[in-house]
Amino acid sequence: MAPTASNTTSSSAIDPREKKLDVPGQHKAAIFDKKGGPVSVRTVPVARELKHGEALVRVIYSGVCHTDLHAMLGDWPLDNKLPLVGGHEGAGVVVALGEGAEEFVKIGDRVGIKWIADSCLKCDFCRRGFEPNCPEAQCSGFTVDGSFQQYAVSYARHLSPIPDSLPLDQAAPILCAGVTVYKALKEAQLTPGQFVAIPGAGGGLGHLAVQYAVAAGYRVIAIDTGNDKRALAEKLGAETFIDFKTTKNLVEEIKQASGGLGPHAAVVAASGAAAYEQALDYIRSRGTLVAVGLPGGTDIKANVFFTVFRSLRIVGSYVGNRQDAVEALDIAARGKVRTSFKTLGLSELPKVYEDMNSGKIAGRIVLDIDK
Ligand code: 8ID
Ligand code: ZN
Repeated sequence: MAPTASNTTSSSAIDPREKKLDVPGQHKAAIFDKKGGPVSVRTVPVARELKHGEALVRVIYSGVCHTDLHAMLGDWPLDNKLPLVGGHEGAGVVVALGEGAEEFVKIGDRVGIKWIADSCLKCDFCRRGFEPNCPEAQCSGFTVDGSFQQYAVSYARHLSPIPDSLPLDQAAPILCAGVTVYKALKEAQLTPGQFVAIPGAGGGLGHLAVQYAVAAGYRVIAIDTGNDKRALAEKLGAETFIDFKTTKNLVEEIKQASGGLGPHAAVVAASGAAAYEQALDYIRSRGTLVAVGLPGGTDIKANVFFTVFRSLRIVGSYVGNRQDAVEALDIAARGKVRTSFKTLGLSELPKVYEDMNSGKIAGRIVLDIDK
């Protein structure tokens, strides 16, 4: 597949399909039955019964996150539902409500299905705004079926309202990639003018991280590989791009690009283990490593002496809460951040996974769920 070009084709924010609120008996869903796949698109019945607090969402677009690929390959130390409909960057409209759901959304609302499908909202974590860490949390496209289907059942209280001015295709990748990097940059605790390194800068999360960082006034050192990802990161405002495959000395180049001392933080948005290897060497003393990318079976090797002596911080950052989603979408709706994406049909998901696995996708692929 040709690398993703920046997509600026959404002419109107409202898709005509958003106005069709009828629910058919059958619909299309991309399903895999066992670890490792394959995934296939099938025609299956639409859920008829909605339980308390559930809403039926007519999904029009969904981004494809590398997490969906990890889930299908089964390379994480967690079990998911099987058979599974993946997808957790869904954008669409509410078409039916279970009892109690009307407290949170109404029919016709434009909403997003994010990774955290539900959390209890009552525990210590939820009360403090750490909804992803709730022991009861459900995950879209992992513990419950997700957004790679035309009609998805989700939990009304965790659906994200999508601003009217933001087209659904633009909005979809914000629901995981955008929220995640927006929150990760908060965890980096930077101030305007400071340097942040972003390994994985040309990918789905990374290209949005570059933009949220630039919007916050940080100076971005983008790390990824290939001319398309270089062009994308530079266009989005990265001050420096370092190709991790061709550089002779990554640590030295990054230090030089940040005044000799190294960046104040690294937000690691790469899906491969190698991106973690040198991050603790190139961040400056008192710097923060924010772990975001989730390569399976990977350890961060931190030398105790230098962690203390250089006063380094290592922080894990896991998606974001409902408020982070509202804020990340608002920034996108105001045009400060734009998803760079290519639209393909749901039926092309197997090929998207292939291309994602071989690192060919710059920015995001957004699926038109009807195609
Ligand atoms: O909550 C979370 N922490 C969270 C949320 C969503 C996604 C974590 N993730 C995880 C995914 O599961 C995945 O492991 O973040 C990772 C990145 O997801 P993505 O952005 O959806 O993947 P992508 O579009 O394939 O981009 C990955 C980029 O990493 C680059 C690749 O070239 C690609 O552009 N990359 C790799 I692989 N190794 C690199 C390295 N050593 C690297 N870039 C720099 N240095
Ligand atoms: Zn994701």
